[in-house]
Amino acid sequence: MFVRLKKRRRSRAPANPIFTLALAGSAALWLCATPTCALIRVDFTIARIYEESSLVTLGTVASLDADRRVAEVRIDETLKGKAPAARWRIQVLSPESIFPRIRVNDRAVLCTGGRGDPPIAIIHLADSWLLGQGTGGAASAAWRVEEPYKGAQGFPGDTASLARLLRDLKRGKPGIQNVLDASAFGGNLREVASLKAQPLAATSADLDGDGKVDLVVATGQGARVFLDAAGAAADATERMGLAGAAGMICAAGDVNEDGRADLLIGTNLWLNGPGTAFTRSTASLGMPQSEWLAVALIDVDRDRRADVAALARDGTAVILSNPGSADRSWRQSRRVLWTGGERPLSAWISPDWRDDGGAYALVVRSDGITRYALGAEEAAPADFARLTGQSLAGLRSLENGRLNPVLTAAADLDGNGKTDLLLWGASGALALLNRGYGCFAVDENIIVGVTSPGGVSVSTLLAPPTIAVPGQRGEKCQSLLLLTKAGRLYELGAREGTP
Ligand SMILES: [Ca+2]
Ligand SMILES: [Ca+2]
Ligand SMILES: [Ca+2]
Repeated sequence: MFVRLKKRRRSRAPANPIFTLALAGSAALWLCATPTCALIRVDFTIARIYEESSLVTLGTVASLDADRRVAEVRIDETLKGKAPAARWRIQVLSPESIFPRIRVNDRAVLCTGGRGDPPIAIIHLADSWLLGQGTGGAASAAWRVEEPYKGAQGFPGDTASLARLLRDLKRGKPGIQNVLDASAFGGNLREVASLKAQPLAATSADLDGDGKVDLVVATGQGARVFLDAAGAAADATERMGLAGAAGMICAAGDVNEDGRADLLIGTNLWLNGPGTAFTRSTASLGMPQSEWLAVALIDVDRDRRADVAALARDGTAVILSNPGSADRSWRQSRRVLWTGGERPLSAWISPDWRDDGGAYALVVRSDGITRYALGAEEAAPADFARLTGQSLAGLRSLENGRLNPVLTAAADLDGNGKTDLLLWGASGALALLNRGYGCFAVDENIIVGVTSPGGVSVSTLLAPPTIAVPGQRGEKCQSLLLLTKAGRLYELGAREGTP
């Protein structure tokens, strides 16, 4: 049954347009590529593949036949239609790099239009889009793959995330975001205050529960807290009980599950008590000293309690697991996310970088952006193409073909509830707008038209090491709070006339 066809047969009468397009090799379009247009639209969507398929199945690789390059896939779930058998047999002849990457227990997705001669299947296996041709007639359970399918811009992510996306589409959820509009972000760079504090690190959160974002700044002379950062930016360090807090790093998160944002400052946890006075936790963190690239209070071990995650420049992640009790110590574990390679420029830790509830870091280097899982047994590193469906080459915001941001920031810039990544350099800005399911749209127009006080160039005002943390803009969107080396605080947020 599985033999290479000498002459590739093409479908004579495919059942529907999507599978016609599949054969024509034209699967995804991005509209609106003009330099000033803010709207990004994915025209050829996963929802359309789902709608136009007569059979959609999720499965797991049960066994592999290396000689014949056949993966046998057990069908775990049929989202649509009726499968002709309990298993698919998928022979992957080409691209040749795919079959060696398939592992037993890998997830597999197969969608088919059913009819056509031969029938066509759109397959996602080994984190790759593939085009299969049925080898057993209309009710084929066997497929031969001889070419990739160009589905990466509709969905560039991995097979496990695609399976979750299709399951959500079946449940009537909106699924991955196909239209992105960050045009409300930008506008005027507004000076808020001079904080008279030289920052080493900063974080933002609503510390006093008034709904306004507050700012914590780590300085060489101790930590400083400014309430309502974008408004009055009043120093409340003593009043908040943080006069004794000091360290070169800081992060905010609710570690004792009382709904109030607590702080990691240096190697100590500060708990946000009733009356909004912080007290130093007696918990023994055992936080090692290192040159940290990023720190966060985030659940890494999936017990729903915020842990300490710290990522060092050498690629070591240190996780301190929250024991959920003040009198027990935090258990330390380490993972090596990478060794060697290009020096990382910056990194941001968030659960938003993928769709499985895990903690992930996006690491920026001059040769690209990579996502790493902080937790054990989670997804493999994802490069720029996996994240966005396109290559880094050709982006306008590169300098001599490399990323060279003056500052990087992680915030929800378009107000869709998911954290985005912004890289801002002398050649312009590159935003990775979060579409969900671990996928991002590339936007290079996001700061077009940004103005600054006195007409001073933005890159001069924000010369490194300016620190950027999320502020607040309206109900949903976030602004950026920008803190310069000299302690001047700016806010970049809403354009004139936008909510
Ligand atoms: Ca506040
Ligand atoms: Ca708390
Ligand atoms: Ca945890």
